[in-house]
Amino acid sequence: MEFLEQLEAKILEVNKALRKYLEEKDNPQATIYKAMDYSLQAGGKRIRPVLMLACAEMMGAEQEKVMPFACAMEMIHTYSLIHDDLPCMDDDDLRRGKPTNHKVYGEAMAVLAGDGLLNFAYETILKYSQMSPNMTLAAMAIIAESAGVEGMIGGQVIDLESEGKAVDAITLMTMHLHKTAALIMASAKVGALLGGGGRDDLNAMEEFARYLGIAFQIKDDILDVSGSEEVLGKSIGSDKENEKSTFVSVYGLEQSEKMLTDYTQKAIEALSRYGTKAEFLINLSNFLLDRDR
Ligand code: GRG
Repeated sequence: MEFLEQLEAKILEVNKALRKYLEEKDNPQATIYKAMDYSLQAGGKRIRPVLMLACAEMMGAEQEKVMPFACAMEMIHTYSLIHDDLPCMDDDDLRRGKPTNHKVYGEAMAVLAGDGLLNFAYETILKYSQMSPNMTLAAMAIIAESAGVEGMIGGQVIDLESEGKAVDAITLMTMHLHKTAALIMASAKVGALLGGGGRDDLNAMEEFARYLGIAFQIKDDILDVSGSEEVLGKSIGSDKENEKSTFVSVYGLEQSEKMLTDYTQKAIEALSRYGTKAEFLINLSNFLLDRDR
């Protein structure tokens, strides 16, 4: 199968599993299920779950056993987007090509939908994991740390406190290692863990995803100045409007393009020990480098 077909097949499986885990309910709190489902099914790229599935597959795991963890990661990512779009954060009207959650369900329900998805992520793992209790706990610990104050939330704090200031290169990197790369690194590491990888594999996958995560953010910053709102499905120019420091504002567009290529190359080099088994991950890295959304 060609890479794009493989990618599409993985995304389809993720979407199918998300539907299975988060069913509509006809109960007094039905609205929260609708609000959670609205953002979850709005059409994200599913990069984090795909990455987890691919890393596990490279280690020899069955996709099905990894699915609850992969979907949990997508739920956590989606919660972060819902909260990030709120008026008290980035105040965005468009996400994944649709009006943001609070524009449809109101601010209070959007806060609850984000909270609901975060909780539901761990509920999904606890309910559907077919892994041993030890393995399940170890994976949950990696996911929880990556999403918490030592990971994504920590990065968001640095981001909030940097608004309106010209940050230095170290702060910019620290912010994105937490805010963006943490979930991407955890996806790869959990994939390796569930796939039965050893300590060396976990370290290699973490290194690969650290470079990939930073490359992903550099591309996100580039697209915010040169992408198309229609294709991206979210507002462009919002970083400038919110007075945010980005790779483009700190390094300029040309240097950012070079850094994007260099970080992608470093990510691919970190896979060298896996030879042809890493083909999908290499293709995924290049696909993310060239993406337009
Ligand atoms: C509010 C707790 C909290 C955290 C917010 C992740 C985040 C931190 C904010 C989202 C905004 C943003 C630009 C984050 C950087 C990471 C990033 C590039 C997210 C977008 O991820 P994609 O491109 O989105 O994978 P889709 O919609 O394709 O899933």
